[in-house]
Amino acid sequence: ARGGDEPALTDGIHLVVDALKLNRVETIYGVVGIPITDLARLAQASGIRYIGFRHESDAAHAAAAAGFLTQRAGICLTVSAPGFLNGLVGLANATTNCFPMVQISGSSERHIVDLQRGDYEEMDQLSVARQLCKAAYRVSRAEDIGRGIARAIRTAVSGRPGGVYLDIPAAVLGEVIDKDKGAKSLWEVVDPAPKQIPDAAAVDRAIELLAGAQRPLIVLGKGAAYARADDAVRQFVESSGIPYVPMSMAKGLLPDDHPQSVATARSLALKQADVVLLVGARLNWLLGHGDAPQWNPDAKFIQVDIAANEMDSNQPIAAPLVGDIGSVMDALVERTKPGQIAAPSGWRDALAEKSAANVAKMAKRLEAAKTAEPMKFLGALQAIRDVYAEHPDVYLVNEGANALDLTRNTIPMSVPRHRLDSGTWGVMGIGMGYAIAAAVETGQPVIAIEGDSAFGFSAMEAEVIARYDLPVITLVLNNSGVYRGDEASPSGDPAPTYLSARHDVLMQAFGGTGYQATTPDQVSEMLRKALAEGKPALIDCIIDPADGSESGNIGHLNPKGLTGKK
Ligand code: TPP
Repeated sequence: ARGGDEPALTDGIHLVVDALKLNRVETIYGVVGIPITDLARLAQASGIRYIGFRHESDAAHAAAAAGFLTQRAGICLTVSAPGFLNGLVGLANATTNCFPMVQISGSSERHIVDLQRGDYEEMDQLSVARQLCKAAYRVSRAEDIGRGIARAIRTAVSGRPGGVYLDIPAAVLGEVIDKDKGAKSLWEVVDPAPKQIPDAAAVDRAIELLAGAQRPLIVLGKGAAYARADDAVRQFVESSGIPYVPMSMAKGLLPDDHPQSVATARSLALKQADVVLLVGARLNWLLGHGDAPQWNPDAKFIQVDIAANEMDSNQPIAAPLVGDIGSVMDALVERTKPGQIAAPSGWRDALAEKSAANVAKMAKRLEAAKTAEPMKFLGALQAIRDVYAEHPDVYLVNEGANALDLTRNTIPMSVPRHRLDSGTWGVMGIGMGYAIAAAVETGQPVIAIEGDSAFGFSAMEAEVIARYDLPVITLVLNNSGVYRGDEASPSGDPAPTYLSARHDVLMQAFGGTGYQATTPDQVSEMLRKALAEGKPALIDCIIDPADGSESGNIGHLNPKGLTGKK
């Protein structure tokens, strides 16, 4: 029998859970197995919500989306070697997108792994992770668990947010130490993402450039959405009168029907702008690297970014504004004298005219799609658009090629941070993970608009949606293929782009509601019903296999060589 004077003990697993709770972690996304199953159990028993996935990349994508939506590090939990590797896609994608998350992974016995003696799930995980994320750490003693978690959280959310890997070997999870000593080893991170105030001279330099501009333009990126500087962004945009274009995940930061949005005259805006203010948007491939002829070769760039080394990555930055976006936008608002910046009306009129012409051209295509049989992408999307307009608070997740580009252009957003998509990499597979996180973190309903290929990457997570009874409605724009479904095959096998699935039946197998829609009217009727019910549902929207173009809007990125389509 234990004597009353025996020391109270704790172990690594308890310390991990205690440290996460101390840092107000509310949810863990993961897949269990050796050596972390008891960790998930204990977390759940201690009041942390544990969402069990079917594949780690989806759990990691979910943690990343949680980070984007909350400005706190999303937590993903994986097992050794293969589970760890599966999670890395989400960890690397989070880092590319600047979403804060921590992948905590169990790992095998160090003394066996390091001599490559062939352990169960042997892998030098720390070395593998290091090049794929913002930082990678390993805890080697139970007494360092609190330090490891504090360091991982701080690194994930501070400065430019990103993914952090935290390796905790099985032996450390099982290590037993004195309970008091353990408790004293934990701490809560104070002010994890401190403000970074820009230099006043840098702010004034930017204001002077904008004040002298003939054709100024603002580009809002997902960094601006993440920063939650909504009021300051709006104030600066509106008081300056400068036209703006939102990058896809910045849609809704200002409502898409804002009179200064020139999303529908984007090409002209980029081509002619003489001074460009980038707010949380990088000059990467998504913006053609800032190069001519897409951009005016004489354009001067002002860039707002928390990472100084983002400046000059693609173009000379005439006025770098290094700081957190909220502080920079506040400073721009504060230091601009009344009337100092005013976008010339000729420029605004030219963009408005181009915009009206583009909208009129598109209107014809949209009108024709309403009645086309078989259903076109734009037929289904207009039906979704009209129902979504009645529910602006619903989150929208979107991936695919045509399904991505056409949704982005067809469905306006009116609330910040409500659109989550394939992001900087254009990655497939974020769909169900992002949708699950959006539902779990916000308590709001979610619609996921998915290409049929895109959906397949995380389709098994529809079971998670059903198991946790989440209000996620997936609309699969099913044109029977990657890009399209009508490609002839030169062999007895299906063409490389061809696919075939009844996704509604898949959802039914998991206990959710599955619908099949073949007309826009059915799409809107089923979506309305599903939103009213607020239950797991999937609408398989059958789209003309001949609708869609190779790689959507980015077909030009395919290598031409001898085979490239003319
Ligand atoms: N694998 C990953 C992880 N990411 C990718 N972007 C790709 C492969 C290449 N890829 C780009 S879009 C796409 C694929 C496989 C799917 C496009 O088809 P679908 O989702 O059906 O959309 P559609 O164009 O038909 O609307």
